Amino acid sequence: MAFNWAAVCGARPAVMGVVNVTPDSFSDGGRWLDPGAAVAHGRQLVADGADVLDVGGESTRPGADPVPADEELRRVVPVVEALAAEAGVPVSVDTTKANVADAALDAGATIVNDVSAGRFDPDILGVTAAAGAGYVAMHMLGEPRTMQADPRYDDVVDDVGAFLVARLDAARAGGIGETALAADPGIGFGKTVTQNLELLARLPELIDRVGVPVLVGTSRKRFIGAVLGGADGDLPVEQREEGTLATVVWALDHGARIVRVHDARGAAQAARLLAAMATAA
Ligand code: HH2
Repeated sequence: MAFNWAAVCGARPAVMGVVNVTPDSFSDGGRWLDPGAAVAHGRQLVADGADVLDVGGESTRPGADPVPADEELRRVVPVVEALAAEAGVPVSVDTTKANVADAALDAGATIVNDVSAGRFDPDILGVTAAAGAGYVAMHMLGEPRTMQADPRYDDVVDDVGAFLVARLDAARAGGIGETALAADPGIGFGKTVTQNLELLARLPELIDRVGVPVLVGTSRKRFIGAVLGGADGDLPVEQREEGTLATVVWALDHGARIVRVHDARGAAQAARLLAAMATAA
């Protein structure tokens, strides 16, 4: 059956919990590299309120080098397989490679989260379409190795919006159904602190423009550390949870339908409280 985001985030926004099976992710690299630890972490995220689990085997932090497909497959497939069988929530695979997406979908994933929006390996669109899976098209300026070098836009919201509209059209042309599509401005992917803040400030404009559910991933990212830091520099990654929650509440209150977070508890509680307040008027 074709994937429909409405089943995940139609009635209320969804919390996507991050399972990084990597040695080098920017906030939790190495913690869940062992498959058993990754699966246990996925279970904990669901217990904390995650509605979707996003399993990734390649860090996309600024400056990261690509991971060979066979290594990414080795990291991701067993974890996807175990979580798809037992977690009780949809599992997404965070990859830009068609063969990794294909294997993860075979192993039980039902969503492909593609931070390249089909630019790195265009076959990923056909693979997603053939499986009837959900698809997240994210904006990134160039590639992870160089994206933070000197990011420039005429108007960051217009430029990111135009990119997403074009990439969603490419996904449709690749056969992905309308209900399976979601879009993501790619917070931190080739953006200055100010550009990230402007994307969040003008989120409703972007949401109107793309016309599909929008996912926002701010969790522990550098712009939070930069805003909250002091004379000594950025607030370190392990102290960005409260700041993350502020951005999650903002994103949900400004129309995001999915938030991607490392710690699901606060985001899930925020989503429930926002819904309770919104219906009490
Ligand atoms: N952010 C990261 C990775 N994947 N996918 C989407 N759709 N949106 C995001 O904002 C996003 C993403 C970066 O976070 P993380 O996975 O923790 O880091 P790393 O890439 O270093 O593994």
